[in-house]
Amino acid sequence: MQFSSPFNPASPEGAATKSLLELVLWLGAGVFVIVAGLVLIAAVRFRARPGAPEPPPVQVRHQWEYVWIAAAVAILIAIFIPTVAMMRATAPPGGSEDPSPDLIIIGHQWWWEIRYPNSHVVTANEVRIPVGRPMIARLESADVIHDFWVPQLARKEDLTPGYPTTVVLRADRPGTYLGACVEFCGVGHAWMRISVIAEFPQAFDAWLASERRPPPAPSTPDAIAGAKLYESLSCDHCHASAVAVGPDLTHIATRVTLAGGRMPNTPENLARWLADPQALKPGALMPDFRLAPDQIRDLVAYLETRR
Ligand code: HEC
Ligand SMILES: [Cu+2]
Repeated sequence: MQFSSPFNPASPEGAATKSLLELVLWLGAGVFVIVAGLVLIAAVRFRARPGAPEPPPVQVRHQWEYVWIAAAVAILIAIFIPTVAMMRATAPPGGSEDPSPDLIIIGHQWWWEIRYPNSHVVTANEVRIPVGRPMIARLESADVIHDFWVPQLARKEDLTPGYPTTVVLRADRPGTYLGACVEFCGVGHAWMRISVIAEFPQAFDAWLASERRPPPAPSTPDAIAGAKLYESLSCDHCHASAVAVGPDLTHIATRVTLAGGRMPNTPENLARWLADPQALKPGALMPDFRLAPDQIRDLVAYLETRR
């Protein structure tokens, strides 16, 4: 996976956060150079020399204190005003409680539930959006505080249980934009990645339409056996979208990654996951079913039909 740099924005919202980030970095660099420089000068110029007498006490000159205070206030103002401007530039048009968002993104320990309420599509960990269209996304948490950050596209936002907020998600060019949960939320936090996949509107519409259709019925013997096993092991007690203890698996085969970006979605990795989820993602809230190899083979065959 490639690095997703906040210095390479791909939307107006990303560009606004980039300018503010650069301003704060430059101001911070300036303060650092002045302070570290003065410390160095003082340490070298006034160092103890052999045979030198005790230095005389230093008289504080109060005029200088006014200068320090004025400089600190000036820096704060220089950050505060652009911060307010950036918050306005990236604010969702319908305010922070838009009643009809295009997307609902819900943080779970340790994966992201993604809903398209207008088309009743539910998926996980990968948000697909059409290029150029601002998507209003409501952010919620199912358990603890998480934080949504996709540096190239949108401002960073906490997901606080009980307090939904809204961000604008938009990408001006197609691509995959990586992000992550950036608020420590427990053992699985490091593998709570999210990616935004921006596609041309036609491809996006085709994807949305195919997600709305039920997957084809399994036809090979392995897949049919896998479907029975899926039923009898009650996987949907956690995975059905109405429960959402785990990610919706209706179209699992169309996803690029598994388990919050932990690994690419391949049949081999699906098998590894089913064999021992905890080994791949310590703390993951999916039980180890202690499945036999042929059961795993059948379940993988079945999950691969779900596209
Ligand atoms: C007790 C609840 C629970 C049960 C029962 C359960 N799972 Fe899961 N499953 C989870 C959770 C939670 C995750 C997300 C783990 C993570 O990424 O942190 C998950 C993740 C997965 C994933 C990866 C999905 C993705 O999009 O990343 C697959 C595949 C999966 N489970 C298959 C199954 C199968 C097959 C069964 C039945 C044999 C099953 N699960 C039973 C809770 C459950
Ligand atoms: Cu987190």
